[in-house]
Amino acid sequence: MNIQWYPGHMHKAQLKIKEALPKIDLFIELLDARIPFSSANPMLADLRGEKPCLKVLSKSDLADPAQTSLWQAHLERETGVRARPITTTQTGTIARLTDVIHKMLPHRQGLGKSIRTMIVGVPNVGKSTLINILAGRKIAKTGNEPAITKSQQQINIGNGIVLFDTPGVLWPNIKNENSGFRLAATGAIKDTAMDYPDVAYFVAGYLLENYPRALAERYSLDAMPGDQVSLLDAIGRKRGCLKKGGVVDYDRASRIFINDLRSGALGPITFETPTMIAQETSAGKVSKKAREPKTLV
Ligand SMILES: Nc1nc2c(ncn2[C@@H]2O[C@H](COP(=O)(O)OP(=O)(O)O)[C@@H](O)[C@H]2O)c(=O)[nH]1
Ligand SMILES: [Mg+2]
Repeated sequence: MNIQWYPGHMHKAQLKIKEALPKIDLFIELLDARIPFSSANPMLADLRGEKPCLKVLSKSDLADPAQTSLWQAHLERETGVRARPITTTQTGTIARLTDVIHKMLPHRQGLGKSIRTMIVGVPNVGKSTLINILAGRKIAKTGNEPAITKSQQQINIGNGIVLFDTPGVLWPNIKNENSGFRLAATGAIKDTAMDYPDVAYFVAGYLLENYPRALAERYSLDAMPGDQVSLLDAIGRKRGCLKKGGVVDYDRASRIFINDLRSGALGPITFETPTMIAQETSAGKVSKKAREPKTLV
């Protein structure tokens, strides 16, 4: 999977954050709870330096709760980092973020100063949704609407917290070969840039191993298919994706499968675990070197 992020865009995103840095006390980094590694920007740790960071695991309604807890503990091993899952289906998870922010910077409150925060994250991770909920009104556009260009405003969200009204849009962890597939499976990548059967094949292998029950239930499978192609074959037959001569249309079957995954129809699923990432890293599938804007794929 090849994900396109243009050097110019990466450079601009970096500059925007560097420029705002003196006015930021704390970063709120949004990570997709289903792919907390692949949806993380590899350069943010360097950019934020010593500034504390609240890592928010977004869309946790779509992720496996047991894995979300493991990720939370894993992320909090880093100095200056707290992690919390949120979901729009339980707005209390979002309201409680302000308490965590205060606990992370108790001295500012003591000084009577507000805490200045900026939300950063990859496209589609839920930045605009979170800004609007925290602000209590529609400030940022959600979904795929293009952003309106305007100067950065700081808005008071109450409780002594101030938030930049436009988020930092960063690129994901594209150096890991598997991350591209996971980003595509969760809908973080524009459809025009992805090949459905390739992504479906990748995810089918993972689900057969890790979530066989979810597959059996969703597609009423009596016996578990032995491999990826047999699974897509079974999905295609169950959903009537047949070409002339009764041959399965794999492209259509793959689209149905991916759309089911993205909408949560297969139940809550996490696509990567801290252990998997550690293994992939030691197997050399993940580059430890942060990506420079010049070396784009
Ligand atoms: N299931 C689910 N979807 C969410 C949640 N938060 C945001 N979304 C959806 O994710 C999509 C992208 O959200 P948006 O805020 O526009 O992301 P942005 O590109 O980071 O600003 C929208 O369709 C939202 O409705 C959540 O907690 N659960
Ligand atoms: Mg947005």
